[in-house]
Amino acid sequence: MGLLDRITGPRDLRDLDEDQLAQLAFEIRDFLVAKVSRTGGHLGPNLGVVELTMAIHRVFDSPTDRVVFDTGHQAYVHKLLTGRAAGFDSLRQEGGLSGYPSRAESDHDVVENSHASTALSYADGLAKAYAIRGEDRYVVAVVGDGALTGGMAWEALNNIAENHDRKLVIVVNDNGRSYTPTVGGLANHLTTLRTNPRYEQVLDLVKKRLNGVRGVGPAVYDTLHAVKKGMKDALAPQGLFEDLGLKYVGPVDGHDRAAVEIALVQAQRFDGPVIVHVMTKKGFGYDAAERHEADQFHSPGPFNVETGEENPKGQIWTDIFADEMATLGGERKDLVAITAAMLHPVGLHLFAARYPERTFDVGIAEQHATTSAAGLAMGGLHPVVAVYATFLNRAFDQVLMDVALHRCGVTFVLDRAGVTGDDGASHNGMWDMSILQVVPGLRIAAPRDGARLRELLREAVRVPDAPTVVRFPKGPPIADVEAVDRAGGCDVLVRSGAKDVLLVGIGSMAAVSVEVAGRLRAQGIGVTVVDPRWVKPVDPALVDLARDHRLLVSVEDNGIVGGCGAVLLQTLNEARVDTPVRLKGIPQRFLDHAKRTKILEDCGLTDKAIARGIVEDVTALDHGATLVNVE
Ligand SMILES: Cc1ncc(C[n+]2csc(CCOP(=O)(O)OP(=O)(O)O)c2C)c(N)n1
Repeated sequence: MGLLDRITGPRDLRDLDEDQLAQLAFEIRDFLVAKVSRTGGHLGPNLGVVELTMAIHRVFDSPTDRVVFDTGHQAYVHKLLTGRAAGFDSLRQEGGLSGYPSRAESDHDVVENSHASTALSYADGLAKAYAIRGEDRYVVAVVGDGALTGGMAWEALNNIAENHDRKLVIVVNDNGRSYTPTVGGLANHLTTLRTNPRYEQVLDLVKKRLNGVRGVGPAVYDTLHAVKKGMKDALAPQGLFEDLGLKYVGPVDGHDRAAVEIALVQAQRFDGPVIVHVMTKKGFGYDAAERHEADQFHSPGPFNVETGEENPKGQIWTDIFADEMATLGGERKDLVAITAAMLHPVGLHLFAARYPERTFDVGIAEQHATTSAAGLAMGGLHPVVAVYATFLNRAFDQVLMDVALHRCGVTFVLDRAGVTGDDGASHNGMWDMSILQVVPGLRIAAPRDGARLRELLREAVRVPDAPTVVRFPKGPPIADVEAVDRAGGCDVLVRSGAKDVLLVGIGSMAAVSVEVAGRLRAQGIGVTVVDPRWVKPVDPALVDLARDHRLLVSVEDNGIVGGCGAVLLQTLNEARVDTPVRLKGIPQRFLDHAKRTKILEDCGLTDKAIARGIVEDVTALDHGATLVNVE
């Protein structure tokens, strides 16, 4: 039985001696590599915070003290130290452990929103609440240098610095990387110290001297820290924080657990907001991760532990976008690309390799990305902002007021739209086609397959005077589905028998709709399947088609409220078309993590479930029933 098996909660850590703590850190890394190699998940970030998380849980008393992890992808070690090791076989699986903190799992988890740069705001609020309620509790926020590039983090710091009596400790986990190296002035500032040779030399010297002393204990670590502090003052990298009015401790070697503990105890003693600057290495302790150029195993799929090789994924939607975008870059010198710290995940790396001067990584800053894109458009370029669909939510006002109001030609490419699954509620991209419906002038394209992705991207970047959106899901695209006809701007995919049912299949749901058509045909029901391609604005051809059919069914992998189906229904009402309409989409609730296919099944978004409902409706119509639009 290993030490890890004996950890049922943070308090168990306090009884361990130095050797045991070192052994535990070793076991945790071994455990994480073994488990994540089977399920996939956030490995690099967690390998980097093993000692840091142990130190936090030894110094602070969670859950009385609250530990808030920014983004939450680095909370696996925290899960292990709060008694959840047994759940790791089912990490990110349906009914199993969440890949992020989860309040349903543990009292030790506070925040489960995996959108970055929020921890300091949550911590600010918690600390204010405890102060007002007279509760003596610390709030510890753990924030990466990547998350610190998000504007919200600075809005929070601005407030936090104002109140000197709040028990708030901000641990900056500085590994120099988001996925790729963190960019920007702040990142450069943090790097100044990390890479300063004077600092390294003095630190080595001090360490050597101290190692020569018998019985090195906390007092000596204090000395070490004092020396660091003196030297640090000389180099003045902490000025930024201290000028804001925040106390600053560090920088500390985040893999030296004892040193981190001393820094945290010091921070605790201030009884006011303090920054503890901890330097770690992403992927630390697993060679394959440390050497991994692209992202140090930020979030690999299942992989081989010995070789570090990921299981082959096959082509995904992102690859097609990456390829077409790089090609377009050669044809259009005015095309520029913007990523919010996710160059590879959103597929801008090929474009960036060919046109680095036209590629901008703005940090985890979707709002700024959007308004900066407006500026680029005003300056005569056509920006393509590539983000995961769920993260565009951040920038809604910027899309509305900064881009659309100014009629800027900006193309937003939304990857991971629809159900993403494994990463849980906050990663599903099920909101975009609802929130963007309200933006005047904005056009949304939902390609059904790879060929349409290329085609619609090209159409989108040709729009010079309005925002355009191209959204596509996670995973591999289906084989291309060729149209049999065109109606307005819509592709007709199936036209069979009488005009009983008009199926409007949106994006990846077009292929599902073709399957549905096969089932309906087998039942003698006539069916037309159309893919609108551009789902906003509503194509007038859809209104005409709807008028000609007995039943209209729209299918989309977006929230049902305010989505494409809802807007289509509204449009038909306005046009006085009384064809009954059935809306198929994602129920408007937060979805637990599970495989994408399983979630779609649970939402009734399979050919079988959709066909069953339609057969019932058509049968009712055949018997003279009047269908009411209730969904
Ligand atoms: C608003 C938002 N945009 C993008 C992401 C995707 N994302 C997840 S982790 C991450 C990098 C985080 O870097 P950092 O905070 O330094 O943590 P590290 O992984 O380096 O420990 C990004 C960009 C996100 N979670 N939230």
